[in-house]
Amino acid sequence: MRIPDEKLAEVFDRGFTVVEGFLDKETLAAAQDALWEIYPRPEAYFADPDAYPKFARSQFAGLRFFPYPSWALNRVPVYPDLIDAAERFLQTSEIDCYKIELWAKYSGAVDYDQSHHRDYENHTIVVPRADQTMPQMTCFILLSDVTEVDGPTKAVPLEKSRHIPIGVTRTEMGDFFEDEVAVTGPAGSMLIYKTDVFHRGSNFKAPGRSRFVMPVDFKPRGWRWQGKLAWPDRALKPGWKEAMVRMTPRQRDLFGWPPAGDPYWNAQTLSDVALRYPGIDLSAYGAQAERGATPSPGSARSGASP
Ligand SMILES: O=C(O)CCC(=O)C(=O)O
Repeated sequence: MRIPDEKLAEVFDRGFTVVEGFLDKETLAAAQDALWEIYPRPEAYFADPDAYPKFARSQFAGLRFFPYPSWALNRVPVYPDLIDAAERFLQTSEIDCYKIELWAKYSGAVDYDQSHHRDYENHTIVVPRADQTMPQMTCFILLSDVTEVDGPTKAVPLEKSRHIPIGVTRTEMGDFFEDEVAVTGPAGSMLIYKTDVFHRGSNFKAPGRSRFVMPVDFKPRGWRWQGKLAWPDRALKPGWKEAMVRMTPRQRDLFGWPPAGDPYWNAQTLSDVALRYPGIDLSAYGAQAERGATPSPGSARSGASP
């Protein structure tokens, strides 16, 4: 669904918003099915938790970075309504998708309680601006129903924390417990928040529960001190090639793919990118090359680094 302007305004005013029914049913169902290529189904996990010791190693053991084996998951972070929301929130179409994860949690695997923190600590090497200029847009897409007992994210409205300098990133466990709001909702809902918002992961309050979310983050292009993942480092992972082949030019652009009209494209790069990505439709990038664009200096170098 198209995210209403009021919801995006709420992210600026309150620091976060929850959009119910964001993903359409078909996209959600396909993504949920594809989760089981990566994670144990809850029935399998709870039948024998000791068979999955890795989930007990830390709160973060269930995190998996993009890409995923299945297009049904890889298409979620480039969902057109998400791109539209990021463009409107960041007030530019020049945006990067700078991090995509999946996160599975199973109750009892580990204690998932956290103290409140601001996420910018590992999303920028400096700090967000208090005037909210060029913020980052961070999201959690819920792929399972999240109720009060399912370890919901707990977020603190900005009005309760504005007095704390932005340079402070963490609070003592228990601070803000009175003010926090549990991010609950049916599968397909989405939390959007800013990186200066205090929030925390919380523990399950019932046995046999699980939570599956996809965190996806966007930033305006050009603020190089922001970011998290370098996409070329993920390009050898299963699912990457298929994802790039199936994406539209707009979707690829979010990962830093050279846009149509860029001087990068010439007959050589079109031919060799097609070799690297069998089946890809590069016609959108061809026009410039046919006009005889000159490659930028760096593109003449050969040899790949590991
Ligand atoms: O999992 C969650 O609900 C939030 C986790 C979190 O805020 C974090 O690890 O930074």
